[in-house]
Formats: sequence, C-alpha cells, structure tokens
Amino acid sequence: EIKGVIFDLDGVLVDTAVFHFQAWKRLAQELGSDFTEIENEQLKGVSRIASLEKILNWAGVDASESEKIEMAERKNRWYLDLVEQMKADEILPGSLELLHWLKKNGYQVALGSASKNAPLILEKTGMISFFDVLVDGNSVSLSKPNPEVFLKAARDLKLLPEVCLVFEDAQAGVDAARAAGMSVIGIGSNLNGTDLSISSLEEVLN
Ligand code: G16
Ligand code: MG
Repeated sequence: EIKGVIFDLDGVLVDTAVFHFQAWKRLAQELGSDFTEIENEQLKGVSRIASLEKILNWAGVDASESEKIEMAERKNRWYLDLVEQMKADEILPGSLELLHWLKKNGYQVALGSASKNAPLILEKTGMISFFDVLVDGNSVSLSKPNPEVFLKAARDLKLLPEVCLVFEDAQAGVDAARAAGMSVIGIGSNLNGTDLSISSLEEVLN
C-alpha cells in the first residue's frame, strides 16, 4: 500500500533539461569545445559539479578545484537567467493534476532532486505548496544512484521505504529508488528496473 510519493524534478515535473543544455553548451563553447544533446542525456540527474567534470573530460580540459567552482557558478548564472523566463505553463503535462489528486486523496508528497535550484523552480512554477517535504541538492551529499536522497525523503515523511513510490526520468534515479527499496515509475523509454514505464505523468490518472 503506497502512502508517499516522491518526485524527481527535472524531466518529471518540469522540463528544465533544455535550460541545463543551453547553459552547459555555452560553457563548453567557451572552453573551445561543443556539447551535444546526446551528451546532455548523460547529465540527467547528475549533480552540477559531477556534470562539469564530465564536460571537462569530454572537452579534454584540465581545471583546478577553484576554476571548477568558478565554471560551475558561471554555468549556474546562465541557467538561472533562462529559468527566470520560465512560467507556470512550462510545467510538464499532468504534473499539477497528479499533485492535486495525491493531496486530495491523502498521500504524502516529497521532492527528491539533485538540483540545488529546486526550491526556486517549485516556487516559480507554483508547485511548492503541494510538497510536505523537499530533499534536494542542498540537503544531500551523495548523488543518485546512491539512495540517500530518497531515503532522506522517506525519513522526513516518517514513512518506510516500502510504502513509497518514486517518479524518475533518469537511470541513475531509478537505480537510487531501487536501492532505497521503493517502487518506481519511469518516465520515458530505455529505463531498466522500473515497476512501470510511462511517457508522461498525464498517463497516471488516465
Ligand atoms: C537535475 C538535472 C541535472 C542537474 C542537477 C543539478 O536533477 O537533471 O541535469 O545537473 O539537477 O542541478 P543544479 O545545477 O540546479 O543544482 P533532477 O534530480 O531534478 O533530475
Ligand atoms: Mg530527472
């Protein structure tokens, strides 16, 4: 019996991947390299600093720790400029309807995201009030596929992992949910280890 539902943010509730892509691409180009959509796929659910390390690796660029911090901050400023233009109608289809339904039917709702910008994005899109608990890149130290983010969400909801259901769009996130002992619904194709795969949250209530 599911009592709590934990949502990933990017790629599940809201499509911020396009903004991450544009900001990383701009950084890659400044490094004299390029950045493709295929490479961007590999950064889904990956923390900001781990994403940067992959990009530096693909670009064949060495950087000191302080240069890495500066680059990650630069990318984030560009990302936030793009997020600034985001409106409530950029919420992915089905998100609001499902959140409404879950709260109306007595489910506990949490966020389990790698993003440090998660509270800002939930605020901007008007979704923050649906959440009982927020666990994001500010409150966890171990990235997905480590289950920390989801285990912390369950603990904060005061629920056992086995009564929690996770919605995830990234393989690392599906693996993290599994490792936490939770049920998982995958959004999109090519995900292994899900209990169910759907193409959008719109399908959940239909
Ligand atoms: C999201 C994105 C990742 C991004 C990460 C960190 O994760 O999928 O591409 O690198 O957050 O974001 P930020 O730079 O805002 O801290 P999720 O877990 O919501 O899919
Ligand atoms: Mg995601």
